Amino acid sequence: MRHFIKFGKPYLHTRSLLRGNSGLQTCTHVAKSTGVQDVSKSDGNSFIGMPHNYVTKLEFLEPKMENTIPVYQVLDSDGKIIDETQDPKLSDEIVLKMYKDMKMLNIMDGIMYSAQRQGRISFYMTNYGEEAAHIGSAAALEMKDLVFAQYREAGVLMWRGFRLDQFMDQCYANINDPASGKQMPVHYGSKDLNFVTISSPLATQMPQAAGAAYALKRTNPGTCVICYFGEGAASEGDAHAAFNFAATLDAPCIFFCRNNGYAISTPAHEQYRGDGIASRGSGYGMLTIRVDGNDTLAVYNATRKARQIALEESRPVLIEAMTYRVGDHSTSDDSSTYRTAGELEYWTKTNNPVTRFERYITNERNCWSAEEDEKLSKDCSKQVIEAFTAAEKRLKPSPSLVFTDVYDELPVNLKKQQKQMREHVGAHSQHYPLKRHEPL
Ligand SMILES: Cc1ncc(C[n+]2csc(CCOP(=O)(O)OP(=O)(O)O)c2C)c(N)n1
Ligand SMILES: [Mg+2]
Repeated sequence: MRHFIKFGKPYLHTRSLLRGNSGLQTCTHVAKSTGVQDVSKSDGNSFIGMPHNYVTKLEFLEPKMENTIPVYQVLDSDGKIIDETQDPKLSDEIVLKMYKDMKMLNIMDGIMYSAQRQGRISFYMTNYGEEAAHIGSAAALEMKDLVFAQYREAGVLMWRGFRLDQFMDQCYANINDPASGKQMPVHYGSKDLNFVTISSPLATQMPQAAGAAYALKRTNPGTCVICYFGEGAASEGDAHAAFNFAATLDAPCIFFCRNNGYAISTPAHEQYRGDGIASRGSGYGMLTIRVDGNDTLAVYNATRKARQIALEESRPVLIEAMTYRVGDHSTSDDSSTYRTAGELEYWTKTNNPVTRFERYITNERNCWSAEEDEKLSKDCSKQVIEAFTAAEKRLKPSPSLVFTDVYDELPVNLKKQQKQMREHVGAHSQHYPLKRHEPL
């Protein structure tokens, strides 16, 4: 583990790669890397503008797995700052909001998970174990920055001010759900909070994020995009398209990979052969950092710096946050069939991002206490249960709305289907729970 904020600079000298360099030249990043044209001019070897060096030794490049990309840390497991120069010097108000949001996220997850188990909502995904990755990164951004998320980033939305009733209304698909029940639970979105609605097919958000960052560069300088994705989603072809478009178009996009060790039941070591997701950054010519994703302050520093680089130099940055998915993949999964209780215990008890941050605010900053913590847990539960009860009582949207909001104007074929649905449901109303819905 390393605790200096260093971004891996794309290494453009092929000879050095052949000498066994991991492909990343680590540097305390200050300015944009040397442009390809300059490199080619300096040594006189170029291939259509790209640096190009000839050698006479037959040697294949072997990925050096013993020399992996380091993991940036600020806090140790007791919540102490390891190197004082890395202290982001956040106010008490900010660190307390960070902690309270993590706690609220945990409590909301617990209650919503149980609600699904009781058959009150159809589906849920918990965020346990990844609280630092969500809150640390969200706190480092500006509200005007645009968020493209995967589905396990509820903490980012919570930090931005998405209210409990909004979370619950979406999960219950009631009349207050902006998508009128057309999305699965946890597929949140908020225009007001610059959080683009989540899509189920993996990596959908990635090329969209690259394109949006390019558009913002042209129309809204000073605003960047953050794109969250899992290490599993990084295996999708769309991830490649996104990285390459963002890099070649110099788009201010922060690619934030939550490497939580699993893509449903597939562990990370079966998902790729190289040095994780960070090692790919160099191949696309992106500045890259690997960070301890369970260390809130390390994630904060890395994202803050990435934002600065993305905007000042107009280029994408890749962050790989090493964390752990403590919960099942979703309520449709049972992770006890593919991982051990011991593994889970380590990540819940020994390397828990919330406990670590609690130690930081309690022991290091003295701005929090065990009594306040107990009271906070009770307050959070009360608030979640109130929002949950209210959301459950609200009516569901009219079934007719299943046809709306895709096209600006309802096309003829959908109008016809809507009419048929009304006639059918009207004729067989005894088979449908119409009392729970707004009128047809
Ligand atoms: C294109 C596509 N393929 C497969 C799936 C099914 N699926 C949903 S989540 C998931 C795993 C994703 O893992 P990761 O990106 O690491 O995210 P995590 O769940 O760990 O947060 C898969 C395979 C999907 N939703 N979309
Ligand atoms: Mg994953």
